[in-house]
Amino acid sequence: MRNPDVPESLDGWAILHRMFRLDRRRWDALDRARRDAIEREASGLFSALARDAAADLGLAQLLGHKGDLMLTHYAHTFDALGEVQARVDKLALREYLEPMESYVSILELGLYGDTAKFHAELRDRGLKPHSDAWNAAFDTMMHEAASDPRNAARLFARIPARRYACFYPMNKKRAGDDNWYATPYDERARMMLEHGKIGRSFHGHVTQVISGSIGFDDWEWGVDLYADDPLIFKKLVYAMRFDAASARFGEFGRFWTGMQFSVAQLGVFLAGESSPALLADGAAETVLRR
Ligand code: 76R
Repeated sequence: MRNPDVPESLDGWAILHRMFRLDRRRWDALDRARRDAIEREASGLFSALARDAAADLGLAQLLGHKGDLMLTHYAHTFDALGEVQARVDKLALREYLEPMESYVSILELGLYGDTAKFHAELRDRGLKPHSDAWNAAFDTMMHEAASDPRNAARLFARIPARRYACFYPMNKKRAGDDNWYATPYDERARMMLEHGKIGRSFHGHVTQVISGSIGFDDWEWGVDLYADDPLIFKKLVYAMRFDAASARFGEFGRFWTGMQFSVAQLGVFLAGESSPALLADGAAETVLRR
């Protein structure tokens, strides 16, 4: 624990992404009453999850052949994610949704700058590294960082209510001279600072949710981007490719891109005649009560 080479992180929501293909032909072949009943059952569960203070649910209509529907689940524990996964699988709708992909991660705020500061401050206080006093002081600093309102709000923020969503997993390379994990801390911290600067130049235009998946899934991080204009994803991800943290060390998985929509628009999604909309909260209420 507390290896000075390892940047600390603050950890928030447990996250499960699930991508499904809708079996359009079989769904359309159902009679109207059956479709309505299946939709009502699914909407009931989805709206409960989207309103739960201890969970969240994002729905996105995906573009392309990699899936039609992405569910993004937030919960406080893996146990709760397991329960949600099982409840979705029990829905009659699952008969028509084929799982294509999934991703397990935990929302994280990386503390590259702070970790170095904490270590330096404890050194200046003359504490013996990893002594009980050093550990206690470190824990206090981490606790303070976690309760800083700016961090606390992000660790358990709701899924950003922006129309366009993009998800992809990524690694930091470990090959020959380009081994992120063998790169000295200061160099990594400098690159992350640079990364943050490029990111902040898009502030307001994009909301990013970085989640860590080392030990949980096939890649090291999950990246969720949300914006009101999909062109922003292209511009941001392209700009980052020139940033050393991505240019030298970034390795990327597949990308999923689509439009977020409200639970109240599930019927529109299933009908397949127009794109389901992301409604403002008040509008969602109205449609649900129809
Ligand atoms: O959290 C913060 O805002 C502090 C600065 C910051 C950290 C620590 C930050 C800012 N990121 C951090 C960590 Mn990021 N980020 C990505 C990608 O496509 C690519 O090339 C990379 C995918 C994007 C698009 C992005 C956007 N970030 C990380 C980490 C963890 C690394 C580690 O710990 O080693 C990864 C994998 C990662 C990847 N980042 C920002 C953004 C944006 C837009 C910002 C600025 C946010 C803002 O202030 O509005």
